[in-house]
Amino acid sequence: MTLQMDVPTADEYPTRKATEPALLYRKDPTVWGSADTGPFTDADLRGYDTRGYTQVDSLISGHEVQAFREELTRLGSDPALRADERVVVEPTSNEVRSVFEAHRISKRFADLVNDPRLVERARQILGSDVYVHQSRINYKPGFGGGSFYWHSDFETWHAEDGMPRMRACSFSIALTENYSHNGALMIMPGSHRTFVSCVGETPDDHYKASLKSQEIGTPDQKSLEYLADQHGIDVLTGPAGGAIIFDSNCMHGSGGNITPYPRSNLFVVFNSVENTSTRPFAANNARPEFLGSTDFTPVGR
Ligand code: 6CS
Ligand code: FE
Repeated sequence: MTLQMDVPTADEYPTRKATEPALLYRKDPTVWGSADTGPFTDADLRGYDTRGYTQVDSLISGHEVQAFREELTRLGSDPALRADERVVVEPTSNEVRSVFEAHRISKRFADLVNDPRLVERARQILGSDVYVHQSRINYKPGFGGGSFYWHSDFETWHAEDGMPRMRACSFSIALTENYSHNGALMIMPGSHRTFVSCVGETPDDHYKASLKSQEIGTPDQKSLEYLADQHGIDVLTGPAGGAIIFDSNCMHGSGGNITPYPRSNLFVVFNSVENTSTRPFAANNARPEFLGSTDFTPVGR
């Protein structure tokens, strides 16, 4: 009789365990597919591999942007939704900061996460079928949209959602103009090749604080200064309808928005079906389904 041991997945990226921060080499490829497996050219893929991100102009049309904006307004002003845990308000006001699981709340966004314009690009980068690990709308309203401090998404998804390896990518689709002055996404190009192991244990129910303002799981200033000196900081601007596709481990953040112009973006996180979440690598309990999905059904097939 053979015992089916529940052997835990090896932790290739230890974080929130040591008393000192550390910079670890990435152990995973950045691009898993090739130019003949999707819409990206070889040059596109090489650029993504080097920078950790790429930009696609007019990924969605002006009409689609208009329709999604109306959806944004509807979701952000729905009183029933306001009481839902998936709606997060700003730490300093009652303005909506994020709406999570947009693809489960809204049919429009459900259609978008299955759209080949997104799915075929994600499949090409990740080299497999993909499922949605997380979706969200970050509103970043005018006159008070809060900042998102520097972080690696993968560090959180690994520590708290149990994502084993760096085989996920995010699409940030601009639903309003992203200017240099209204809180555009900033990425350190090339930083995806270094995993910053953070200090500080994950508190229970950490997400209740971290979605408003993250501290645990954010890098120390010395590591951030090193990465910024090595790689610089790109500020990713562009008109509504454009998309930024970035690797799960890019060091990124965005400033607060004191201009009158909202910087509202839709984020969809695709994970490879060969990298499905297991148990958290540095937390007592997994986060709720709306932050780290356990529905590994491939999308767009
Ligand atoms: O905790 C998370 O999953 C979310 N937090 C940030 C700051 N970016 C990724 C993700 O939306
Ligand atoms: Fe992030």
